[in-house]
Amino acid sequence: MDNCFNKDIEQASPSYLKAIQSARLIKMVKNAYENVEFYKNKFDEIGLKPEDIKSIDDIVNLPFTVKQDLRDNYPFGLFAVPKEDLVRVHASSGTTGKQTVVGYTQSDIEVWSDGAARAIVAAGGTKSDYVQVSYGYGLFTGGLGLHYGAEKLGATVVPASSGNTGRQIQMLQDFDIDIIACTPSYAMFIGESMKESGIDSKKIPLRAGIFGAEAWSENMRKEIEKTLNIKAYDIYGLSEIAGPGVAYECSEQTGMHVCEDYFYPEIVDPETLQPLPDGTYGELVFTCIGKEALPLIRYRTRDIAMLTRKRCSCGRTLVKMSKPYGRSDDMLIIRGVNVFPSQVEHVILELGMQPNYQIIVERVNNLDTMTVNIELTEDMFSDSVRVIEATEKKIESEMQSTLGVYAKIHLVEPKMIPRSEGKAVRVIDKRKI
Ligand code: DLL
Repeated sequence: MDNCFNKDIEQASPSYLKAIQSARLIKMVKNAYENVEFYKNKFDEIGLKPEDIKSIDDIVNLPFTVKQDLRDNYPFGLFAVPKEDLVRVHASSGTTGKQTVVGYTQSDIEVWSDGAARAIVAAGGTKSDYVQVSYGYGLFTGGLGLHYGAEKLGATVVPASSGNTGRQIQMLQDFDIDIIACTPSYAMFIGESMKESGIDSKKIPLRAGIFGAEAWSENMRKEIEKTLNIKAYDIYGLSEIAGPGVAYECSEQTGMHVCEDYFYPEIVDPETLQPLPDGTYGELVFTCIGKEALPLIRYRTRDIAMLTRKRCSCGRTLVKMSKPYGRSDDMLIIRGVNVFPSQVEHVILELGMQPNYQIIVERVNNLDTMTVNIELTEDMFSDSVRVIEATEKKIESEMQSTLGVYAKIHLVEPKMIPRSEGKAVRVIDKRKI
């Protein structure tokens, strides 16, 4: 049996958990109705009163929320607390380049940190450990999420952030790091770089990694475990709900326990929106029953996963979600950064070019790379090679600032991009994960 950070909850009986969930749902629905105009209107439209929600079973009667609702109410319109009660704001990019803004009260930060601390303990972490946080810090929730989780546990944080791989490796060696947290692709890259530098992973104390923010396969897990000589654990989360730590893997490594006392999960059919039974793949939906600032109700993640309540050998009773195997929309995740083809299109059109483009995503040396092939317009075609190269650089810089991730731009001759009579094939994803 594993250790738990919050044993009372993580090993709670189903009836105890249900009582907590019911009480929290009732409270949050009241909060949302009274303090968020958007929800008041939605409830009124369908004739639902907060008092109609009497237990967690009534959640199926509540309306859904989607990402567009956050955009429509940009930046703070869905918040249930006055602006001055927020202690933190994070954001993630969206289709039009407009960010999705999320906010946290002090209590929300505690909730989120509790989830992240549970994840670290489930990965075998203790307060004596050194945790190198190599997720990006900033508006992205990865860095600060794991940072606060590790501090809450009482472990020692090394806030490395991402990048500068040589220094990351130096710290792993010199600081005797026990646990590293980063995207799985970055973990692979660190492993490869260590190998190239002739560093034997068996000679450093590192014993576990907490990897998430993007999809990764069991094969990738095996590869990482072998290269870095560690145990590799999955962690799931999304900014709208909290950040990393919404769900996390334990020693069994067969799916992630969901912090269902804070984030109530459901699986629905993405077409009909009808709830699906455990063991069936469908769209993952969360209700934030433990948060104050952004009490999202039945938020559609677009991630496709399934839930299982089978007994887990780690002793935790919290429901488990499978690795999300895909998304019901077209979002690409490049090195942990969300990229929408429509953002790429937006930049191309802004620069006065035609939307004849194709995005090629590959995994080179275990890192995601993105190339955007864009057709030259006929009048640009006569430009000199120097002018064309300068244009590519200009678009690259524009893309980088809009997408938050580097994309190689390749200007191709007119009519080189295949046309389609049906849906255009905008993305060629060659990653085998
Ligand atoms: O990626 C939060 C996070 C940071 C999770 C660090 C884990 C570790 P967003 O940038 O809002 O938040 O992206 C959320 O990333 O809807 C999934 O599609 C994807 N995702 C997150 N974790 C996993 C995972 C963070 N373990 C979106 N496996 C989510 C597969 C994941 N996909």
